[in-house]
Amino acid sequence: MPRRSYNDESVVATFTEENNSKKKYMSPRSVRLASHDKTRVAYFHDEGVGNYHYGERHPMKPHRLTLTNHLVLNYGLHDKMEIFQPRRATDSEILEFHADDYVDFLKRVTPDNAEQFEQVFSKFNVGDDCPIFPGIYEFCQRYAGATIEAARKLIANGADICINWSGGLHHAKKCEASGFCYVNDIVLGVLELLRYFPRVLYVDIDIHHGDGVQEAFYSTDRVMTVSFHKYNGDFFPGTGHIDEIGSSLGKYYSVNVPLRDGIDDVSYVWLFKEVIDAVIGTFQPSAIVLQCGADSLGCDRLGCFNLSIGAHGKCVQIIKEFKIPLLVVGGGGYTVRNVARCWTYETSILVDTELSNDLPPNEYIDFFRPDYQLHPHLSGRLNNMNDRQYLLKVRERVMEQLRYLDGAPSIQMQEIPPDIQGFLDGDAELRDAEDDSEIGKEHRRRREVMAEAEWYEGDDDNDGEAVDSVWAEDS
Ligand code: V1D
Ligand code: CA
Repeated sequence: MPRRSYNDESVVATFTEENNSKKKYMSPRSVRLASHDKTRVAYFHDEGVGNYHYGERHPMKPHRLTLTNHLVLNYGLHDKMEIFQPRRATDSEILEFHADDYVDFLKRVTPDNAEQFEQVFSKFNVGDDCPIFPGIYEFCQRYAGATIEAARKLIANGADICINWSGGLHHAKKCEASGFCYVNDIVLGVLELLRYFPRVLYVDIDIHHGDGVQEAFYSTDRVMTVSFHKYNGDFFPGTGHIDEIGSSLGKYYSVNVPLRDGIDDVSYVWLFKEVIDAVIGTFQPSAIVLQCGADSLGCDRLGCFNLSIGAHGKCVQIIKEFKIPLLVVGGGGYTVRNVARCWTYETSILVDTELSNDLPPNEYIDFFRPDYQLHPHLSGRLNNMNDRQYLLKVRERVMEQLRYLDGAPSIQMQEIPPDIQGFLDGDAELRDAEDDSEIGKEHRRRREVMAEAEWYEGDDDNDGEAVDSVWAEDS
């Protein structure tokens, strides 16, 4: 019998009662023809970020970032994108989300002076999962700086897609570390994006629930968070029940997709596509942040899913195809060689380049023994506990939740209000200084949208025109 693939329509049909569920949703405004032929990808890699050590027995190994970067370079993918050595995040950038006393603690504490701080360890949740290691704050500044710079690059329309594999530390909270995460670079990146983009979608395919990001935006309708994760009430961090849907203005804007052990490629990609098509059709995000935690792969040291690198990458491709400004970050992933393979493959998807399954020679080639392949066999080692009935039920619950948002006034956009328009008209000096070049036009358009977005910030009643994607032109 031929193997089923997640691209196969008949497989999708096995999960769908009727195949027309998407028709209920408007097509997103931002799905347009690209205004330029080639997708512009910017890659942010800090040379030093892989040199930090959580500890010998700790599963988080920043060295996986060095390994990933080596594969990316040795496959020649750097020729297909712009490469940036990001600067470190400043204290004040980190303080945009985190509390003063917590940041002060991270800055001061070292393994040598740790005993002076023992009385606040439980308050800031440092210990086994989140140990104090040399250079802890610098490490945070490096991965957070890269995410912030990547967000700014998207705002400046300097790229269509930005990649920071060192980011994606989705568990960190305002006042505490959690699950190997100290500073939440995703929250900082989304806050940056919200300065310009009216609505930001966050999608999380790490096997753990993206609790820190969900919590930060739980009561706003400008950020929709969607996490796919293992859930049984016990698996870390214990949150992510399907009934966690947001509160206040943010009610229905948190989407949780709880899964059981052993989910396979076909089931995962099918459910991912169903949920994401509906979410994007309904929410119409102006930018997307995708967290690509690689602990959802089969054979992960901490994970218990059954995904291949191909299926994980397919989720990245599904998001990419919406052609909405995209920030891609890393996250978990504890079988180091597979993390490097996965994020290299996903880089190749983002730059539209096919890679040979034979890994290129590189100084870390021994990590990839014995097969030296990009796509080792990872699936099929665990029973899939997500049967068809369960998957259909989860899909139906998510669709039900999204139906509450269909046509909700708060997610629609309005014309530039007259007072803002007056302000823009009066901004003559700036406008006169601009030429008629494409860059000049783009700057003017961005200033207008920026003013519009600021106006939305303090307004609950915004019903009107959507802002066009900056990536795409009207079709
Ligand atoms: F196995 C370990 C060995 C040493 C230190 C920690 C661990 C370990 C494994 N799993 N810690 C965990 C998880 N913690 C607990 C705690 C036990 N307590 C009562 C809670 O189960 C934490 C798993 C964190 C996963 C992080 C992540 O993959 O989601 C991630 N995403 O971005 C960065 C990291
Ligand atoms: Ca997740």
